[in-house]
Amino acid sequence: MNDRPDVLVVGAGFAGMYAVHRFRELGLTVRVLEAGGDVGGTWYWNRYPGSRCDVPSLEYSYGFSPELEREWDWPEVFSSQEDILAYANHVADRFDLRRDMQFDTRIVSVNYQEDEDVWRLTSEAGEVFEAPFCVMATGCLSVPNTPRLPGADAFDGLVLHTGLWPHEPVDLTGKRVGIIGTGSSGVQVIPELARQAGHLCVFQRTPVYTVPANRKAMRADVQQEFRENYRSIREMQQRNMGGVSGYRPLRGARAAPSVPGERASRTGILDLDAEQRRAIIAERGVETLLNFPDVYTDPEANEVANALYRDAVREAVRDPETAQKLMPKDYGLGCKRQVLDRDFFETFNRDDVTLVDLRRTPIETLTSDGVMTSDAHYDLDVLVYATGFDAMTGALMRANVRGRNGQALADKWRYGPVAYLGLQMRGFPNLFTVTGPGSPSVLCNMLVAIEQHVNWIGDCIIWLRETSRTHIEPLADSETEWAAHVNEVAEGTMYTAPSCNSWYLGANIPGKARLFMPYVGGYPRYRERCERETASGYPGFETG
Ligand code: NA7
Repeated sequence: MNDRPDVLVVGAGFAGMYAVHRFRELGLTVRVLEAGGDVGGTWYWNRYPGSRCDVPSLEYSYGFSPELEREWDWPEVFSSQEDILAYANHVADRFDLRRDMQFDTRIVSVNYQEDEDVWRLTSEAGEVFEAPFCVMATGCLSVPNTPRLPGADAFDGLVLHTGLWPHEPVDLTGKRVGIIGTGSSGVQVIPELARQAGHLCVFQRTPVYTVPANRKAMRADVQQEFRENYRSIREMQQRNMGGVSGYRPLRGARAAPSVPGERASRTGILDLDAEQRRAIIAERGVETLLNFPDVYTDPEANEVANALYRDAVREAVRDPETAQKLMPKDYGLGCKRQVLDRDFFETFNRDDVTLVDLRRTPIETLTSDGVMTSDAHYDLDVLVYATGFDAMTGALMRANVRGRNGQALADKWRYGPVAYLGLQMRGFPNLFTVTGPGSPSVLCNMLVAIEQHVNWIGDCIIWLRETSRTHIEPLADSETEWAAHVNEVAEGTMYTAPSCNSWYLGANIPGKARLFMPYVGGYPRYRERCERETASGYPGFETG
C-alpha cells in the first residue's frame, strides 16, 4: 500500500474499483478507502431479498476490458444483487484491485490543507491519509434514510433497513413483519417478505407506479452475440441519452431486452383514441404506457396514462379498497425513477398481507411491539425500513468536506448542490466527484457514466502533470452557468412538475433544498461538453 499516493479515492463501488484500474494504467499511485468490508458499493450493502438492477447486465457492466466481457457469464437479463456482487468480486480479483484498497475505513473528514497543498482525510478510527488529489467515488444512493418516527427506540423487535441488510440470512419464517416504504426497494422486497413471513404489513405513504420487470434467463446465443458486437455496442451507449445501447440481439429478429421507459416510439398517447389505447395495453402490458413520449412532457397526456395505469391496478388487485389505496393519484408517471417489480400487486391478493394507507391513518408512534397508527395497533416482530436514501449529496455531506479557507461543502450547498459538470466545485481544488450532482449520473447507465468520469479525471490529472500545473478548480462562472443549465433542461419535464416529490429533487429528506440534481439533457450532450473541456485545455477551469 502506497503511503502517500497521487490520488486518494473514497469508495470501492464500481466507480472506486475502476478508478484503481484506470489510474494505475496512467501511472498514478492510488489508494481507495472504503467504509464497507469489501468491494461492490450499492451491491455490497443492498442485500435484501429481491434486490435487482433495473438495467440489463450486458449493458450494466464495464466496457473497458474486452477480456472481461468475454469471460463473464450473466445468468439473467436483469441481474440480481448476488450476481452483480459476484461480478464486482471477479473484477476485483481479475485486476488485483484490492492491493490498493483499505476496507472498514469510514472517512469522516476530507480537508484541504492549503499551506501544504494536499487533501487530508481522516477515518472514523482516526487514521490520516494525504494526497494531492482526492476523488469522491461515494455513490449516489449510499446514505440510507431512516425517518425519525415517534417512539422508534421503544420498538423491541428486529429493525432492518433495505440499504443496510445483514450479510447473514435473516429468518423471517412465521414472523409478523412490517415494512415502511414502497419505492424501488420496497417494491422489490415486499413480495419476498410476503413469501417468508407469517404475516406482512405494508405501511404505504405514497402509492407507486411500478411495471413488471423482465424475468428472462440469459440465452447463450444472446450473450454470444453481445460479445461479438461489444465494441459497437459500447459506442452505441456513448450516443444514447441514457447510456444504454438498445442493441437488438439475435440479428434484430426479436425484441431487445428493453429498459422500460426507453422512449423509442414517436407516437404520442394523445394520437390514439380510447379503443386503441386499451388495445395496445392488452397486447403489450401496462409498461407500454412508458413508451409514449408525450407522457413525459404534456400534462394532459400524462393524466391519460395515469388513468390507464389506475385501471390496470384495479384489474390486478382483487379487493377494491386495497386497489384504491394502491393507485397513485397525486402525481404522474415519469416524476420518479421508474420502478420495476416481480409480483408486487399480486402480493396484495394474499390473505397474509395487509396494506395500511399512511395518508389516511398516519403512524402515531412505534411501541415496544409494533406500530400504532391513528386507528389501530399492528403487532410486529420485525420492522423493515425501505425508506430510501439521502441521494446524490448525502455521502458528500457525511464525509464533512472542507475546501479553501475551511469552507464547508455543506455551506456552499446550503441552497442545493452547485458543481461544474458534476465533477468539481469551486473552492475545492483537486477534489473530484464521480457522478456528482449536475452530471447525468442516475439518469444514465451508471457503469457508462462512471467510466466516462473516471477517464476524464485521470486525463485531467495527467494533463496537469504534463503541463507542470498542480491545481484545477472550476471558474465561478462555469459553475453557475452549468447549474442554471441543469435546472433549465429539467424544467417542463414531469421530473419537476409541482406535484412531484422525488429523491431526484431532494424532496424525500426533510429540510433538504428542493432542486433537480441529475442532468437531464442526455449523456451524449454532457459527454461532448466534458470532451470539449479536455480538448481545449480546460477553459472552464482555473488551473495553475
Ligand atoms: P425511495 O424511492 O426514496 O422510496 C422510499 C419509500 O419510503 C417511499 O415509498 C417513501 O414514501 C417511503 N418513506 C420515506 N420516508 C417515509 C416516512 N417517514 N414514512 C412513511 N414512508 C416513508 O427509495 P428506494 O430505496 O425504494 O429506492 C431508491 C432508489 O434506489 C431507486 O430509485 C433505484 O434507483 C434504486 P414517499 O414517496 O416519500 O411518500
